[in-house]
Parts: sequence; C-alpha cells; structure tokens
Amino acid sequence: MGSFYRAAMPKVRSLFLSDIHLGTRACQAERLLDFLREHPAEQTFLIGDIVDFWAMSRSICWTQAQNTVVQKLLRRARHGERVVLIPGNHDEALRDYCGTVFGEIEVADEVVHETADGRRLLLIHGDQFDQVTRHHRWVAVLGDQAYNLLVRLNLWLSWVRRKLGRPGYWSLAGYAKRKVKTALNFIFDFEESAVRHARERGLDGVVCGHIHWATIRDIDGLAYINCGDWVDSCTAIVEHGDGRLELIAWGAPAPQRQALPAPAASTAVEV
Ligand SMILES: [Mn+2]
Repeated sequence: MGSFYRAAMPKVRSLFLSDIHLGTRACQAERLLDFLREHPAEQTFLIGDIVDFWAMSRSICWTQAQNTVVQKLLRRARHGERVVLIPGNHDEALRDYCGTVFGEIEVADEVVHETADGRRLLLIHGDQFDQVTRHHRWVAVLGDQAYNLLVRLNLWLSWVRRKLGRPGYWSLAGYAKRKVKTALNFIFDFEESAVRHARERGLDGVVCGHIHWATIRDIDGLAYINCGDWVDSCTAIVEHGDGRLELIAWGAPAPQRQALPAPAASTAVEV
C-alpha cells in the first residue's frame, strides 16, 4: 500500500543525512520519518553519528519511531535503493566494518560521489577535521537575547561588586562574547580544513556533518556542504536529477535562527 505513494512520489537522485543520533532523547525520529516518506531517493548516504553509541553507553532512549527509522532505511536498501553508511565519531564502533555490507547497507569510511552534473564530492562525517575540540565537548553558543540578558545581568553584578568594595571591572557579557567568538572560530577552522582536504585530493567539494550546522556554500571555488542534524535543526541535503543540491529544513520553526550567526545550540548533544 505504501508503494502506491512511493510510485507517485518523484525520487530525488541522492539524499544526504547526518547526525541523526538514534538512541538519544533529542533525536527527532518522527520528523525524520515524515521527511523520509516525502523523499524517496535513488541513493541515500548516511554521513555519520546515525546511532549515538556514546550517549547510549550512559543511558538509552530507543523509541518506536527510532525503530521505524532503522526499518525504513533497511527497507530502502532491500528495495534496490543504494544506501551507504559512513560512520562518525559517535558510531565509530562501526568503522571496523568499513568495506562490508550488512542488510544490503554498504559501510564505508568515506565515499567520492559524482553528482549528475559531474562534480566529485567527498562524503565524510567530518570529525577528522575537528582539530580544535576533537575530543572535547561542544561549546554551547549564546544567542543575541542571551547576550542582552547578560549585559543587564552584568550591570547588576557590577553594582554588587561595588557594594562589596571589589576593585576593577569584570564583564560577564565580554566573557560570553569571547566564548561565542571561540565557537565561531571553531566552525570556520572546521570548514576551511574540510575544504582544504577536498582540494588536496583534487575533488570539487565536501559533504559532511558533525558540527550540526547545515549549509551549502562556496569556499574558494569548492563546494562546502553540511547536512546539519536531526536533533535540533532537522535538515538534509538533496541532490536533484540535474545535480543541483538543495538544503532542506524540514519544518524548522525558527526564524530567530537565521538572525543568529552561530550554530543552533544543540543543548543535549555534543558533536
Ligand atoms: Mn560527530
């Protein structure tokens, strides 16, 4: 019965997903199922952190919807769609299986994908480019509103310090701002490193995940593409029949996110 709808729905050429973080409470499995239903594809690339073994070692949250996500992906592979799993750092246990096939899903460390318009893109999770905080927790980023709140909080704090007779001036907002700058530098370093790697390999660009910040950008003539995540922003990259790549935000109700030149702070999940 589902096949009727599937036949009616035009297939996209490729689907790129990353950072689904199955096994965590934050995973937006229902929205992903909804997205998958609307986007049959000739090939599906799962670009890392699909199952969050790190989080699961602390506590497991495995819902029916998450189960269905796995079933739907296996079903795609069974029905002749190409499905490739590229492990990330949260599912690095699967890296031992690179080069093998299970349930008709290929497991690979990385893939060089050629788009319909002939561009060669490196598909890789991206933790390999995360030099700054490679083994550290993600830096939470504060938005404008939080910043304004801090400015006001700081006025109060200064008053308290004066009352207590503490000399000097210490800016809480300034401190927060430096933290944000550090986080942004981290992202720029990551993007540059990814693109540099693709260039050294003679490729036209890179499709990755890991930092939970979806984008399609041109960096020095190369394509930098990030799939985003399914714990907060619910984003995916789609390749159409003509090779055009599109970033799809699946019903993300966050207009303030655009005003903020920082990644959506994924509260529960570290990269
Ligand atoms: Mn990751």
